[in-house]
Amino acid sequence: MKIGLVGFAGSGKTTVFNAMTGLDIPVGFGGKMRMGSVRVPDERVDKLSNLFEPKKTTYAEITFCDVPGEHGAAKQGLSPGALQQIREQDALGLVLRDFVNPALEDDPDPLADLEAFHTESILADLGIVERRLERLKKDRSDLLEQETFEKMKDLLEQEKPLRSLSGSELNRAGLKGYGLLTDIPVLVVLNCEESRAGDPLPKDIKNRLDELFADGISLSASVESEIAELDAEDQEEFLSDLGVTEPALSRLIRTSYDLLDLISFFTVGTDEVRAWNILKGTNASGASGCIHTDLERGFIRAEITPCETLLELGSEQAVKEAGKLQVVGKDHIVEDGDIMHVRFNV
Ligand SMILES: Nc1nc2c(ncn2[C@@H]2O[C@H](COP(=O)(O)OP(=O)(O)OP(=O)(O)O)[C@@H](O)[C@H]2O)c(=O)[nH]1
Ligand SMILES: [Mg+2]
Repeated sequence: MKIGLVGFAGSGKTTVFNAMTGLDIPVGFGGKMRMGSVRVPDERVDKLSNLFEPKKTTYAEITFCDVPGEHGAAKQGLSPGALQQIREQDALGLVLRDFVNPALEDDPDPLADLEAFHTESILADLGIVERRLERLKKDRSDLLEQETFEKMKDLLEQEKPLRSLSGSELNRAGLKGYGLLTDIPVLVVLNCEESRAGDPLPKDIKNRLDELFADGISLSASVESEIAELDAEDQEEFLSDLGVTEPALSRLIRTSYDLLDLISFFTVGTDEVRAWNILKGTNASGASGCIHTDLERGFIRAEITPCETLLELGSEQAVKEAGKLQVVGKDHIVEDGDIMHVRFNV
């Protein structure tokens, strides 16, 4: 599962990527695509770690890709190469420039950039859908698939993204291989001038994002990279001076996590407190498999406690005594925030 930081040249993708990953990729040059894993901040893990005082605390991680913009190409075009890299992502963080970049001639116009990205994605998808439709009509083989593609074509011709169709309106099984851009979930990252670092997303952008079934946050990549370099104590002071409680990057990471449809469950003990990520709707045996394949193979049952319950009652013993420990079989769906112990036998 990976999230691509995408957008036009010089919008601040690499600056955001560096601040998140702690890497130090040169900015301002384009360059090649990079990947880095990022820790998903989670207060619940902090609290569980305080409770168990384990030797090790491990947060969930997600992967971000820094997808370079096109340099020297026609103004703000996405090259076929860039489109291909974007298609491979499971979700997109679309970075829009809202600061004066001395290396670029134009003044920032994030709304126009959003529109340009949207239009290019629509056109790219329309190309794919029309080609496929031609083939399907010629073969007259799969009428159901033809219907699906007709529906997509209609929508794209109205310049609406495919992600606006719900699961019941669009059968997505079998569409994965087509690399349809407007079906990928999008989170816009409005990269503002430092002086507007704490401002909310402007109304016009927010409204347009609603129409596009996309989410959005605003931040200043340069402020965020300064914050990322401070130690915890200085960070707190810096943030309270700005009047905010957490770095915008943390919000960006968590929102991206939601966008991927991921949830966290926890394993706890004096050795390690750890968060694991699974897709929403994963059952107990599937979740145990992400800890270790042996656990899935030899799964007998799982003991589950919502972490709020454990934090409220103060110990696993107290949870048991209160009769709040759930013992579940392998088909039980794991919820976000569940603490799980797996009983297994191999
Ligand atoms: N003032 C200001 N400058 C920024 C901000 N974010 C990035 N920059 C500058 O803008 C330039 C481009 O930033 P990058 O992070 O390299 O942009 P990019 O989107 O990765 O660009 P490409 O990879 O070339 O597409 C660099 O000189 C950054 O220092 C910001 O929030 N404020
Ligand atoms: Mg870059």
